[in-house]
Amino acid sequence: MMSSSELRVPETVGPESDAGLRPDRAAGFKWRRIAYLMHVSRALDALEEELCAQGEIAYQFSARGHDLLQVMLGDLLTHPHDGVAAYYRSRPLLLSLGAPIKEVLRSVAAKGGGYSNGRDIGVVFNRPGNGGPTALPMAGGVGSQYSPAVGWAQALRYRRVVRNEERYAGAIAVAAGGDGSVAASGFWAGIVAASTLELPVLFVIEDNGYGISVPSHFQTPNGEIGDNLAAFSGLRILKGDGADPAALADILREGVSSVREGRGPCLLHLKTPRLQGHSYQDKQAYRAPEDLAQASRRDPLPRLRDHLTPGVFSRDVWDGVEEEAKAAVRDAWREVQALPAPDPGGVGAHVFSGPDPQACGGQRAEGTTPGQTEASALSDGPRINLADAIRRTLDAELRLNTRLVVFGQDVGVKGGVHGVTRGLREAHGAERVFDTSLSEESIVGRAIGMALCGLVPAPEIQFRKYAEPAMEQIADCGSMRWRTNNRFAAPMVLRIPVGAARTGDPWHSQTKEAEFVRMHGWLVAAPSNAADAAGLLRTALRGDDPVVFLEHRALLDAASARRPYPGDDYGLAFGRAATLSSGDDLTLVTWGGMVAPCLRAAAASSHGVEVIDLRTLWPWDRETVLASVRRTRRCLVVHEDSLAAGIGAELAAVVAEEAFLDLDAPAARLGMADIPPPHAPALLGAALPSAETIGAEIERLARF
Ligand SMILES: Cc1ncc(C[n+]2csc(CCOP(=O)(O)OP(=O)(O)O)c2C)c(N)n1
Repeated sequence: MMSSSELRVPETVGPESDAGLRPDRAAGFKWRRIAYLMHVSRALDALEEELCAQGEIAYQFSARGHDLLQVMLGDLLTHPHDGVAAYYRSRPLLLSLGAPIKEVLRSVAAKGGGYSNGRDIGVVFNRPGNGGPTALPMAGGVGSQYSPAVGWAQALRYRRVVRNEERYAGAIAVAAGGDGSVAASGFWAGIVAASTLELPVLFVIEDNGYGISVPSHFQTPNGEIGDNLAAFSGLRILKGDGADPAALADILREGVSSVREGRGPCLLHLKTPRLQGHSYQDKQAYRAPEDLAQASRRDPLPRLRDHLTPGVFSRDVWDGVEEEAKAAVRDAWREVQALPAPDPGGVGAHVFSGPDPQACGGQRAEGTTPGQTEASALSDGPRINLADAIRRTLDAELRLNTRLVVFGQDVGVKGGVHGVTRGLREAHGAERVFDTSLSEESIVGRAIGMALCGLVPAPEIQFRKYAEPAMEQIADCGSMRWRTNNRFAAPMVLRIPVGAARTGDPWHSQTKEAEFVRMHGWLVAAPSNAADAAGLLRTALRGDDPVVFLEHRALLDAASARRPYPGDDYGLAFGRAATLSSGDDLTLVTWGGMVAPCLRAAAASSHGVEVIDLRTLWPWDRETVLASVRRTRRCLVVHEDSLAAGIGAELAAVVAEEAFLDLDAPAARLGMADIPPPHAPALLGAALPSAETIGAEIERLARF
């Protein structure tokens, strides 16, 4: 958690004295502070270059050239609910938002504590708002910052309009990126969502002409993203010199106030010189000498000096500010050098939520506790199918929790392509159950921003295969708590239909659960019946971790999955398997769509087969599985996903490691052949495990 002293902006150069200046000079900016932070930023860059050369730190991404626009922008981000999603070259902006120099260096030097406790790359930051603007956790992926910023903006509007939280009025989201990032899918997803929904987002493109060595005309025609977006209705565009203090004063003020006043999103295309290589290691051999010379002529630091002296303060004051900044960086580095390295024993902490809530994100961070969900199931409820169970649970939780929002492609008016959200929009309104643009990156990325702003997002992806464009956001969401050392978390419930129904094909029938288990920080549910689905979904929606909720398409209306509705209070804990049949000869572990064929195979077998439905794949119930295997001495894992590196491989490995001496046969697996799901029923039948092939494998293992 941050101490209150960390929240104060460093006012080391005395009170403001801009009164009486020419308006273009004063222009509402805290010029002394800007000058100070420019010098701090330059001193940090210089120090890092030394440290890189000595091999004391691994990375440096110089902000020289980008620094002025960032410290001036930060000066205008004063609303306590402003949210800033930036990138690895954004340190001056972070300093301007109040990040202490010592904390910055601590992160760079990979010391214990600080932004990430030595876990992330050291040049990306995060900063919980605590009464000031929030810096959303940055990530390494170029373009990944835009959708979370748009989600933050959407949540700002939601909190004000739906929850009547007036304190969110006037707050904005800022997304900053380089000219390379405008080619990324996240950028386009962000521009489309912000423009179509008229959201308060300020896009700041810091165009230094290169993405590492690739010139900006490879990223957008002529390198002119502002011109190319001119036809976008609903998006205001301002262009200018990102190294000229006077021009910046006008453009930044205009852009920020236009978004704050509710005039929709605005994009600033600011040309900046890149005064160093992309990173310390990059010696820029690809740039012509004249290009380099021209860049250094555009250096914003001397231009700021000429802009401010002698009109705002004397040259002596300017020089004094520079010395003060250099001394502050030197002192901070001396302190940071003495700090200990992170404790290796703690490297596994904060993958999932624990007793200490995160400072920012999810409902718990604001002091609310997720509801208890341990009530027992009602057995006299109406018998419903799995789709109804999900719909009823969403409906009940939407009634209970006004922070919950349900969205995705066709989720609103149509009620979902699988019909699962049918009627929810009519019941809860278009602000709470809504459609999105056709971008999975945007669906999950926006959910991250919403969760960080305190909402409980429950996005839907139409089919498992179509989660692939969202994988970058899914991975960043999962690692967030860990890499920010429990400062931030973005709990959400990501509903994804999986599996083959009547037919298969490579796009609509994948299960691919193992990918989510390997995405650190996600819980994974794979219910096989309506009661389990209701209980797991409720626990997920009241929890504090991101959850992938896998809904098997063939089970949505299957007779085998129908159960009495367990009631509006019923919750099921993750990591507790259900033993569906008992037996002494073999343990059959399965979940989701394979439960029914496994039960059929067990019933038809002459051997005593204990069928265990895992219900959740992360965590999975090791105790129940191992206790059963130690008794039956045989284990077969059956899943619909393909075999290689699947969850069956993980389970079989654990059984082999933990229960080797108890086994009378090798731990075995059955799954889809290592091919995509085929379309023709004859081919699908041959590729998937069936009651017959499962029965044959039971027989083989029993006789082993
Ligand atoms: C998705 C992704 N692809 C590739 C990279 C490797 N990479 C890091 S920075 C960078 C160039 C980005 O250039 P730009 O957006 O113009 O920002 P600048 O570094 O110039 O400020 C690349 C390709 C990455 N981080 N993320």
